[in-house]
Amino acid sequence: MSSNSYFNLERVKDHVMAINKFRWFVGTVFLFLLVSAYAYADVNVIAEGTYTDTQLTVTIFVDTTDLTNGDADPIVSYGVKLIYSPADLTNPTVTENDTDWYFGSPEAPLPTPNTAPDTSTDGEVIIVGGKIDILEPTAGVSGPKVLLATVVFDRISESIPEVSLELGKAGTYANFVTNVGDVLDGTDRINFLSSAITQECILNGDLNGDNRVNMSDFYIMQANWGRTGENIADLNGDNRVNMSDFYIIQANWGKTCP
Ligand SMILES: [Ca+2]
Ligand SMILES: [Ca+2]
Repeated sequence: MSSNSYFNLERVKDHVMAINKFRWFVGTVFLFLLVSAYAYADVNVIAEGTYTDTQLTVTIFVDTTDLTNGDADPIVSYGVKLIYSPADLTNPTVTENDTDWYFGSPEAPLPTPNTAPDTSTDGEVIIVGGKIDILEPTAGVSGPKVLLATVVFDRISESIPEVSLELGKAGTYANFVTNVGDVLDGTDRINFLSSAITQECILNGDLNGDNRVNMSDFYIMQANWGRTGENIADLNGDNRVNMSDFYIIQANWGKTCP
């Protein structure tokens, strides 16, 4: 698929740079002075995942708090590729964060058909997006752990799932651009941190949600004993609270989640 079928991020960059020509110039000089003094990363991209027996859910964030130039440059466009093993994971379902990243205005976002997630290649999920608010075109997005997207996979192996991150379309066009026209691709100002994947702890029988199965949960079951219909203590979902549910509590008795 050609890059032209995506939202044209070069146009975003040109747009922002035209508006901010003077600021861009000043910012570049300022940045150059800082670069000579510090080695740093401005933007960290992070993937965090939890898996169950059947699924892996990955949330991808951008974190712009590690800025050392004293000016939290908002991001107006991004592109990230999430890499996975097709032998372990399949059927990625992507939900992008349209609340923070949009074009137009919050009240009337414009259609952005070319920023749809690309899952056409096995082993890759590419998300591309940005924020251009027509009322405030250089505002961009900044802050700690700003959500980019959530990706849910089906697990098809017993291997502990792994994912990694890189640029969405490296080398084709600018994927991370700040509101002052800095293109972060291929520079030390963007840092794809290793992903953190953990097993989701599910405790069937933890009725009060304190991450342990004990007498407190038993008392809740006792109080609901014999009831029919939807019930918190109906652990097997057959619309009655009886011995079948008690056996589930018994099987998990004393277990805890971290
Ligand atoms: Ca409990
Ligand atoms: Ca039941």
